[in-house]
Amino acid sequence: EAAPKAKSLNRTDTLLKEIQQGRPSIDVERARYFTESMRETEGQMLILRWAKAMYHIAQNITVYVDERQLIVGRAGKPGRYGILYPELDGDFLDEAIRQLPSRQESPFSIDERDCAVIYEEISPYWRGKTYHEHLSQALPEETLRLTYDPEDRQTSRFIVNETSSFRSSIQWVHDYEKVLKRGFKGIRQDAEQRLAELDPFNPVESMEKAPFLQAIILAADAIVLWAKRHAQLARELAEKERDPRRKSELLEIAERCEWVPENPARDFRDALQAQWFTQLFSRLEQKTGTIISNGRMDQYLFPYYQRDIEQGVLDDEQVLEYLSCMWVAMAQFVDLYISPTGGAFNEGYAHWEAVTIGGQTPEGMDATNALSHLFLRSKREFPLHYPDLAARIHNRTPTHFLHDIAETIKEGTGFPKLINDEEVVPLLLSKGATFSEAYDYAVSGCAECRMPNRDTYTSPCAYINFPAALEMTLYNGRMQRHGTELLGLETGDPRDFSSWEDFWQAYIKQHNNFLRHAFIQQKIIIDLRAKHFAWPLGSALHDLSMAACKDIHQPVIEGGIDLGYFEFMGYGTVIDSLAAIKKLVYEEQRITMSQLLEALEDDFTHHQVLRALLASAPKYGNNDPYADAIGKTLDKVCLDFTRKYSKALGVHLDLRLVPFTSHVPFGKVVHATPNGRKAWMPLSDGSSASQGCDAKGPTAVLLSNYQTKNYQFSERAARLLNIKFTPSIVAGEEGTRKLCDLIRSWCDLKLWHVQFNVINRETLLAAKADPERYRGLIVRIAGYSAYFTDLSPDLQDDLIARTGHEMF
Ligand code: 8X3
Repeated sequence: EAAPKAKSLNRTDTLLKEIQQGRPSIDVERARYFTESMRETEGQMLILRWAKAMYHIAQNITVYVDERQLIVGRAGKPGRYGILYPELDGDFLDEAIRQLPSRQESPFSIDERDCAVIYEEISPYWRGKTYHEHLSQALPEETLRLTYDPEDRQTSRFIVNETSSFRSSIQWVHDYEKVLKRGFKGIRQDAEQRLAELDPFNPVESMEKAPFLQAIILAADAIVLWAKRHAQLARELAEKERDPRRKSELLEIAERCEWVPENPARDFRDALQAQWFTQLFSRLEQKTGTIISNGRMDQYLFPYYQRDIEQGVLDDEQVLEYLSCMWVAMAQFVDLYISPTGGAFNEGYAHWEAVTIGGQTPEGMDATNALSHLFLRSKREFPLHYPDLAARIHNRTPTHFLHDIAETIKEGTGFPKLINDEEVVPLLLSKGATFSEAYDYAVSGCAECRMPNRDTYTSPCAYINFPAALEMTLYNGRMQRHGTELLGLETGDPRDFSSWEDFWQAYIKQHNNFLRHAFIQQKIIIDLRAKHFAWPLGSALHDLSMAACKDIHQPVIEGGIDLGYFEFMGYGTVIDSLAAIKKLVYEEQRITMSQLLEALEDDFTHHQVLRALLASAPKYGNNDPYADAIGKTLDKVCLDFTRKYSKALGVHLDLRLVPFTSHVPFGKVVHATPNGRKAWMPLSDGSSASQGCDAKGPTAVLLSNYQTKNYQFSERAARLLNIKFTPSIVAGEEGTRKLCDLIRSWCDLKLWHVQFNVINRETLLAAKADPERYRGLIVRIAGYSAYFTDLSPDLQDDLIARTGHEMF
């Protein structure tokens, strides 16, 4: 029997329509006020300049109280909007403004007057000052060639791709509980007390700690001022409001915004409002990778929920209504990428403000509660692809929770994604966390984890196109796309190799050369980051930053665990290609290297028989020991490298397989590959099998994933795994039970992440052909879900090409 729909649908349906129909617009106010202030404060300490800029924004930016909304706060115009961070990548601005309205991936509209503000006020100030310009200038020639077109230093080559210039830190989770319990008044008082205790004769305390603490005080004042401006606006609107019901709602909004986030939250709704203000103000302050996440909402909100329920002032229907209001506010803020590379990474207006549910308490007990179930219900009933919902699973996850999760997954929107405590917790421990910190991690971004008061390192990292390394092995350090330009190492003509071992050694040289340049990039990024970014609010909420009086962007925060990563792009593509070469060229000698190269150069056009032979070689994703052994060795090559060299960087740079949508643009630079993939087609995504190559069902997919991991290494991080089902295979109670069993197996195998698309190929084809009819179709992509019709045709095809499992 269908559960009753939440009454929030009535309230938020208008807002929802705006999200589904309208193209997002760019709002320039944040960039304008930020720039105005930065112009005035040149020469001062960066964190203080940033806090002053935030105060200036808080004073001047337009505030909104949307019609019908109960949870208020937006950082831009009505409808979906994106904001600009010119300090990061402002050198792309002029060109982007011309291109964004017609860009294929995630287009944005922009107002004429706002264009003028950009051209006349914002861009000129940042010319020569942006992080991206300084980074591209600092890259050594050899590294630059793998990163950007050296001619313009802007066009990504998608080979060893840096991502730090379209997000100043990786995804992040704040300690929201601190705001709810203490309010910014409490946080400000701490800073004031610390400031009063500093020794003025100590130069470090005077010159570093004092400005840091002044910045914290200013940031706290800024967010409170901004919240109070909402209160004032709500009161003004209430005065004019004729509908008595809305009038009283507006007065209540005013009263709450007057109280939080300055003071501790008094009840559930205060807690939501304080959280959203904190999150949104952070978004104004900083462009984190794929946005600030929501943290463990079912945990930190639970005391407020429980108390309100016990006192009879709240019921579940009201909770669902408040949550819907918050989701709409969240979804309207779109993570805008102005560089073409950023846009290609995050198709479908993607952002990942993961809401974590389930998992374990800091004491290691199961943490599931009534709110965990309510979040699932909200996801089932409210038809929106934000926020990203993530459930933590462990080996004692209660059956009732797992059942509820499986039922939600079966709705077909791809939620929740699952993260495995049995893999994550031991890894966090091995990296230096305490048990309580590790048990209390929050999911963040696509598939990552944060310990809000413990990990500190935040620079985004390199995405490495290893199928390009394979191509360079085939063409002696060159790529078809770049003609005779030498990009990699000259490892020789493979036609002269006499054995598989020769080929493998040549590949490994190209592979390690890519890693070398990724680590060089990272060294430069770490050094540059602290000179370009500061984050007073983020630092105010972090215990270690506050203890050290250091901005969170500084390379070293005492006591922190600095979690970074590098990304293996095209894992399945490389495994399958190497397996085909090993088996067909060297072991069985069914084709010669010359024949293979001829077919590849011809993109298989006149070599369909050979292509079919290549397709018959062992493939990753089928529990095939031949392919999986190659995958495991590749994994280990990366882990050995980082074990040896990440220490020199003073950080953890762990191996990750989480591409968002970038396997599409990365594929566009790689010519035909020996797994039978045609030129310029997408690479395999994350740790999933190559498109359509997993023929033995989802259990075989899980087993291949398991067999290719090196569990003895702590240098590993998230592996993203997409599995697609046809709806009939998971239908009914029997289907739910099978899905639960599969999740338990995934948990036992200690795999990091899994997410499911439950959809028919026919539905996707129909939606591609007739987008208007399928405007509301939500699909899971790579760590997140989006409207199918918001995606580029290439990405739509990629989703269609993934195997839809029809068996378990
Ligand atoms: C993926 C985003 O910031 O970790 O979740 O690269 S980031």
